Amino acid sequence: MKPKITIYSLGGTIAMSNESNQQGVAPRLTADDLVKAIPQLNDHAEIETNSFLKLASANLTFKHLIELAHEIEQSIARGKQGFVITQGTDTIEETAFALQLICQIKGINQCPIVITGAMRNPTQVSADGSANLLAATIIASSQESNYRGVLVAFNDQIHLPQYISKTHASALDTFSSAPYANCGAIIENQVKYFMPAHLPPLKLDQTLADDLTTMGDEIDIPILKPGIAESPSLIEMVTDSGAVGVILEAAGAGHISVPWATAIKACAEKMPVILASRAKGYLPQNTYGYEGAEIDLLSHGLISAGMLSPLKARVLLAILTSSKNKMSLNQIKTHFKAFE
Ligand code: DAS
Repeated sequence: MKPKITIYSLGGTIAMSNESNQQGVAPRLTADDLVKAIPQLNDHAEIETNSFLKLASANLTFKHLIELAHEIEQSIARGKQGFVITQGTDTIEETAFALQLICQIKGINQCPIVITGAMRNPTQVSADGSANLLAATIIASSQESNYRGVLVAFNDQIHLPQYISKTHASALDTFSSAPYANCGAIIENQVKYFMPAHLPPLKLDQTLADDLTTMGDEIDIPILKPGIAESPSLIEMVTDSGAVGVILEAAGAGHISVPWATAIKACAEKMPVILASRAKGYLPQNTYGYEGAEIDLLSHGLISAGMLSPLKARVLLAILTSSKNKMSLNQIKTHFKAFE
């Protein structure tokens, strides 16, 4: 008996085509169009399709992802055993992590949810969408993928949402989990995992589930990335802007200039400020002791992003601050500690 898999298409390059009177491609293809191009899918699963959205991925919102998670929850109740989501690659590193957190809150991590896309659209020679969609379907059809939460399948590699990032604007091998590791691969149409299931160790209580439904189309958590000699005026603007929180994309091990340090500490008195880095890797907490370095900033109320990139720290903070009964700074800090 082949597993019952639902393929949700959200748009993106994988589903783009051009029209004679228009320059360039845009999302137009349906989930059925994508599936029709790959008869081999039926060797692995009983496929149901759902053309959920037709958007470029920069337009995806938390609200879309929450609605999609609800759809998946309903499909699980109807006996579906695995899910594939096709979307644009530009924001996969954010949407995959957001969907992982949403599914953990809703308690739906038993079935595989595999996200994929394409770097070359269907009008180009050697478009990679069909190979990625076949790989994602094989992964979603394997029992070894159960209880692994959301996975990203690309270029025959399998990535975890908390580690993956898009590293190149156009290369086929754009996705990387460095300096961590991808969790598996597809080899000769077989799934090979290199590590046991590894869900983010979060205790996101179910009460957040109701709050998620109140998340609107937009959130107000800017990422501030200062270059050398940048004026701190931007922080002062954000502090008085009514933002929910701030992600500071600092240099190196979490370092900023003295003027920025003064302004960001004042901001941290009014809202959660997460200290992240524009560099890869874990953020140290007790190495540099000068003004504007991590010991100074963390001792003035900033919260370490740990191993999370600025974009992923923003996703986590958006979900934690969606609760109507405002989470305390300590509660937010506790959730970020899960990623240290
Ligand atoms: N960059 C295109 C893609 O990779 C557009 C998008 O992300 O939607 O799909």
